[in-house]
This record gives sequence, C-alpha cells and structure tokens, in this order.
Amino acid sequence: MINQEIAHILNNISEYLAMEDIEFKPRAYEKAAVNIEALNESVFDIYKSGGIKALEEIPAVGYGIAKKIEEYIKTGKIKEYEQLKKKTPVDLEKLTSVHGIGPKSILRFYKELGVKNIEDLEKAAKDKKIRQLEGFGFKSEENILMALKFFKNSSSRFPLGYVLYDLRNIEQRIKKLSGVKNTLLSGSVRRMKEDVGDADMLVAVSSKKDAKKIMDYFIHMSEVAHIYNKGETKSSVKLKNYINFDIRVVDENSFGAASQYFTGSKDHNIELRKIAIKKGLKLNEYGIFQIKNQKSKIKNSAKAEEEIYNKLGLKWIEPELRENKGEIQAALRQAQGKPDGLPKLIGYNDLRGDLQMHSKWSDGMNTIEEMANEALKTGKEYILITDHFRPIFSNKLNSQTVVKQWQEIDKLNSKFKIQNSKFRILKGCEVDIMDNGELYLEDEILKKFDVVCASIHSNFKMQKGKMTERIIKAMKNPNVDIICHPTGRLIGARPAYKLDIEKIVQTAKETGTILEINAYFNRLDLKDDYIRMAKNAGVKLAISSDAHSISHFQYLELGIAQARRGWAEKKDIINAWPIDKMLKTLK
Ligand code: DGT
Ligand code: CA
Ligand code: CA
Ligand code: ZN
Repeated sequence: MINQEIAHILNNISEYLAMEDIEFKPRAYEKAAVNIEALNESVFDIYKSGGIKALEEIPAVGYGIAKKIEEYIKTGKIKEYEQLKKKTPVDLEKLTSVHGIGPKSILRFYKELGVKNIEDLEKAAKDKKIRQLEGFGFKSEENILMALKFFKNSSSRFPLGYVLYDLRNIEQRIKKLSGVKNTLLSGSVRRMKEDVGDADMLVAVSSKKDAKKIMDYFIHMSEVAHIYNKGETKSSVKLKNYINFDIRVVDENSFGAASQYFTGSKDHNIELRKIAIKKGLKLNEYGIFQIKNQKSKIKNSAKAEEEIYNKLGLKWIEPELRENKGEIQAALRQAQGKPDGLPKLIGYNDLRGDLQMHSKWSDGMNTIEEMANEALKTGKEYILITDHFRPIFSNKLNSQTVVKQWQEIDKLNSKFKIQNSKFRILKGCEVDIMDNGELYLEDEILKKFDVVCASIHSNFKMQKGKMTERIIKAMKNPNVDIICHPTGRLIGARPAYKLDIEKIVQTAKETGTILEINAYFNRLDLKDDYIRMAKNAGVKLAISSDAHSISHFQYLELGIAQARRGWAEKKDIINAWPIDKMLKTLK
C-alpha cells in the first residue's frame, strides 16, 4: 500500500516538473516510481531495517528521492509535492489521463484558459478556445473532445490510430526483455482494422521462468491503469488510454500457430478449421495435427504461420485480408495455379506522393516549406497543397491571394531544383461542394491548379438522392480530379452521409474522377468494402494524409492499411505511380 502511495506521489511530482520544462529530473522520479511499485517488500520495512542507505539500494532511487521517501514515512507528506500542488492547482491525475495531453499542455491550459479539471477542459474545447492558443489548432480541439468521449464511455471501440503507436511502443520495450524470443501485436490490430475492441499481444519464450518476468513487467508498466488479472500464460489490463490489453506468453515452438490463431478474424479461423477437418487435420493455437482414428497424434508443431496455410493447401494470406471475405477461396485458387488468386496488395512503402494536405494558408499548423521538407524526409517525391478557401477555414486565402501562394510554391520548387532534388510541390485546393453541387470557386480559377480536390464540409444531413446528385454534379465538372473523404464519416463520431455509393462509383468510372482514401486516423474514408467495390469497377484511388501538421504524415500508413483491407494493388492507387503518369491520369 505505502509503495503505491509513494509511487503515485513521485509520478505526480514528475508530471509537475515536466510542466516546467525541467530536464532529466521528471524521468528520474518516474523511473523511481516504477521500481518502487514493482517491489515485493514495503519501503517502510526497507527503511526500518536499513534507513536511507537501504532505500538507495532500490533501482533508480538516489539519495534525493530516498530523502523524500523518508520524509513521507516520517510525516505522511512530501513538502515539495505540497508546494507544487499549491502552485498549479489542477486535477493532474485526470487531466494527464486524457489521451494526447501532456504536462506542458496542462500548464498552458491552466495559465491561459484557467482549466483546472476535466469539466473545464471540455468546456474550453467546446467553446473553441483551444484552437485560439498558439501552437494548437482545431485538430487538437477535435482530438481532445474525442479523448474525453472515451473518458466517459470506455465501452466503445477505438480508432486504430488512437492506440496503435502506444501499443507499438510497449511492444518494442517487451521485445527487449531478456528471454523474449519474439513478439506480435495480434488480433484486429495486426489486421489493421480501422477500429479495435481490445489489443492482443503474443510473446514467445523458451522457459516458464521467463514468462513470469514478462508478466511482472507487463502489469507494472506506467501505461497501466487497471489490472484485471495476472496469470502464468495470460494477463489482462486496462491502459491509461482506456483500451484493454491482453497478453499471452507462448512457447516459441508454437508461436506460428498462436500467431495464426490469435490474429483471427474469428470468421476466417472458422473457415480454416473446416478445411482442416476435411483433410483429417486438427488446427488450434498450438499447431496443426494429424487426426487418426479419432485419437490425435502429434505429427508436427508449426513454427511459422506459412506452414499452416500450406498444410491446408493454401497460399499464406496477408493479415489485412483475413475477414472471410473470399480470401480463403482466392488463396486456394492461387495455390492450385488457377487465375483470380490473392491480390498483390499495395505495399507500405509504395507511396510516392501525397495528394491532400493543409498549410498555414488555411487551417494547417505548418508552412508549405515545413510540410515539403517533412514529406521529403519520409521519402516522398511530390506533395499537393490543398488548402481550403472558405472563410471558416482560412482568413488568408481567396481567388486573389492564391496567386501569392502559387509564387511561394514556385520559389520553393526552384529551390529544390537548384539543390538537384526532383521533389515537387503541386498546386491544389480542397474546394467545397456546395448544397446544389456547385463548387465554391469559379472554373476560371479551378482551371489553373495542377490538381483540384473537392469535398463536402457542410449540410451533411441531406436526403440520399439529393446528396448523391450533389456529389455527382461535382464529379462531372471537368476541373475536379479527386473527391476527398467521399462519405464524410468520422469513426465513432459521425456516420457517413446517406449516399448511393454504387452510383458514385459508377460516375467516378464514367467521368475519370479519382476517389480518395483519406488516411487521417478518424476518417479512413473510403472504408474497406467501398475500396474493393471501386477497385472492382476499375475506379482509381488516391491515398492522402489530409495532414494539418507534419506529425500527421504518419497516418498514411493507416490509409495504406485501409487500401490493403480493400484488396487494392499498386495499379489502383495513383499516388503509388511516378508523378508524370499520375498527372496524365487526371482529367
Ligand atoms: P476486436 O478485439 O473486437 O477488435 O477483434 P479481435 O479480432 O482482436 O478479437 P479478440 O480480441 O476477441 O480475439 C483475438 C483473436 O483471437 C481473434 O481475432 C481470433 C482469436 N479468437 C479469440 N477467441 C476466439 C474464439 O472463440 N474462437 C476462435 N476461432 N478464435 C478466437
Ligand atoms: Ca482484440
Ligand atoms: Ca482480446
Ligand atoms: Zn476536408
């Protein structure tokens, strides 16, 4: 008990110090807290038996922190902590557990907006106060409101991009623990589903002793908010970002079989098991076995997933396809050398350019140059700047001032040329489709952009027929190249508008309009089934980040995953092509 109390205070001191931008010290407090929480013996007993010296034996506890522990044992308080609390009287605990909010933001919200607790924070976000702070934008506001929703309703599913990076971070740390032979984020996370119910991880070990150490580490991680249960092979916790996280430790010899089993989906696995039974085989999380005279006799223990699929007479299937939507039949055809096998999915490194992003000219957080440099750093060959023109998104950009933006782009492009770089910034816009299907900018101006993207940002609740006509009219405009986030849904927040998607896909085909796969983590629009529908109709697609800051380029991965879940190949995605071929394909 006392260990937890002290760890708790040390963690809070660490957060307070981090607010003030103090280096190293916050980390030292945090490390000490982790180690104190993991102790088997109470610090009170340690202190009683050996004083300060004994406390200093605890890993990451130095003299300074040992003195604080002594102070707590003697007085029930730590003075430094009391002073910090007085100086910044905020509900630190709750505020830091809102995903994406760190100590520095909390200090600024307190100083600049008077935010002391969750209720204040929600009010500030709803009153559009956050976006007015230097360094924050409307996206930050949107993220805060979304995080607060999870705070209140933890039973919902989570957008993949909301949890993926935290999960990978944990996985990387577990990978480094001694005795760990392999790790895998399995379940819907491995399938890169757009939303996930809970997270699942497998860890391969060669001895039971190692398993115990891993479980100890897992339940004591600083990300853990609640422990549901701790077992020898399976433990479950809730993380501070609200997602439940299951870990399973398996013997390294059955890692392949376990990977296959715990990746799912359940429907995919059920189909596989039917095939196994027909072949007189038994498939479970330990391997694939021969059944003879109803008595199972182990003939092999699958090490690799591929072996399992092959034993069933199938080609290995990419996790993103494992939804029992025809992938098993395709894998069978492929293994038998027949046509119509598995798709050759677009790869995670296949994008050459990015066709939607915003700069400071509208509601983005970075300059065009900053966006370009970041894209270049991540290996892109071109980007399209697609700032908004409507006054609610931009107070700078209109049909006159856009000439200045173009000059800025020309200047940057000549700079790239001088540096002998082939990198190019294309001139574009994300023009609004008005209620009647007309566009916010006149054709005279639209003609002058390299690429025109059009999308809906208003009046989402139109009748199905009218909404479909609205978009079709925009697609018929010869200047419109791409329809962005075509269905308008926000994962977990707003349903798609009522739309005849078949008609949209058909018109895209007829008019040569590209449909976007918006990669922003709570959009992922088009969704997988619609991507597949578009691909089958021969419609071309673009995967775009819709970045409003340089940190958003990371979401392109989620857009690629979505494309893969929709069976898309390189030939379906125009920004996986060289720039000249891409431009020639546009209207
Ligand atoms: P989620 O968490 O709702 O986003 O979806 P999953 O697919 O991650 O499902 P989860 O976490 O319940 O289980 C992870 C995987 O474990 C699942 O994809 C397949 C496997 N699995 C779990 N329970 C069963 C089961 O009862 N039968 C079968 N065949 N497989 C299961
Ligand atoms: Ca899961
Ligand atoms: Ca699970
Ligand atoms: Zn948009």
